[in-house]
Amino acid sequence: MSILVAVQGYKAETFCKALERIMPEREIVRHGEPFDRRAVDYAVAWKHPAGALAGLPNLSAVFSLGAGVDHLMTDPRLPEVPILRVVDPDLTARMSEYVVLHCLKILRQQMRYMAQQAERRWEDDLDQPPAAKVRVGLMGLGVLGQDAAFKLRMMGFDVAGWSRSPKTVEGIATFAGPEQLPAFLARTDILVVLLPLTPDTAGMVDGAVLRGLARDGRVGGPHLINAGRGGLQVEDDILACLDDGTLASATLDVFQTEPLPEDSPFWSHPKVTITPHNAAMSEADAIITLIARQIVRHEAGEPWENVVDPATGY
Ligand code: NDP
Ligand code: OXD
Repeated sequence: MSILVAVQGYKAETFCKALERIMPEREIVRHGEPFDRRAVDYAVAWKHPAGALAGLPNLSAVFSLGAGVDHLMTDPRLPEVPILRVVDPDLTARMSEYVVLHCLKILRQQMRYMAQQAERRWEDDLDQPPAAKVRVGLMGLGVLGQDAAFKLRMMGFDVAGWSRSPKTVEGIATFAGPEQLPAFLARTDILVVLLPLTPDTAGMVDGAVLRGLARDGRVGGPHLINAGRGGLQVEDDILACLDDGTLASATLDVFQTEPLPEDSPFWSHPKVTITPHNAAMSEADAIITLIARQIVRHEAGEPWENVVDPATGY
């Protein structure tokens, strides 16, 4: 009975230590080292090398170390067992902090004031609209989108959300499906992307979407915040839209290539805020505690929670 850790480039040893501490009764084995493949009943994965989870005859489930599972779903040799993702109040709260922080940054024009400070300039003639006059649109109204919507509402923003299937969420306007996307975009000053990366959503945040955003808002043009996945965005289109004034700013936590290459034009673009894919970093202990709880429940005969639908890929 062992747990295989197949993790690349993401604090692999920290997660192994947390597994050993929280589940001392289980043997923890690491991809890349010799281990008995027949003894593995669970795998914990993040950006594993394709095929690393194949050939495990007694595998019961694969746990993603994140909320997103795109890193798993692209593996052509992914075993046909339940894939379980992270749904954790700590992670959710951190993502909402990120979204609220950057929406407030836009509302209160913090980038302008930082530029003024650098030039020792005292100017207070900027329009300061109330939050209620600023329309935030969340692309993705799942666990993270709905929590962010609730917290943005608490700050007073005028919030809407867009999802694949129709939803009713108290206090926010909801839109669903490709047919309602134009109406959703047309009432959005700040577009917040919290979609999963799937074959349907790849490249969705392109020039056409950005040009569809509202042009009559009070925050100097439309703004983009992407904390979903880099594969959702067409980066050349974002740069073109920043340069021709279609977009007033972009706040990006995720990129097509991570780490962001040193020569990327995003680094020095005056309208861009970059964070290193850490909008919502949960502590290893919190994630491993969730995994341990799932295993105990499963072994007591209860159903898995937060199971990914292989048909939709999220
Ligand atoms: P959920 O699965 O709970 O929600 C996904 C949402 O996206 C749902 O509302 C879903 O619609 C919607 N959606 C999916 N496909 C489409 C589509 N084709 N068209 C329209 N809407 C669509 O995911 P979470 O909220 O938990 O997480 C979202 C993503 O955030 C993760 O997949 C991950 O990529 C990213 N993430 C990023 C982090 C970071 O640090 N930057 C940290 C954690 C997550 P419906 O409701 O109809 O199913
Ligand atoms: C996640 C992430 O998916 O951190 O949880 O990106």
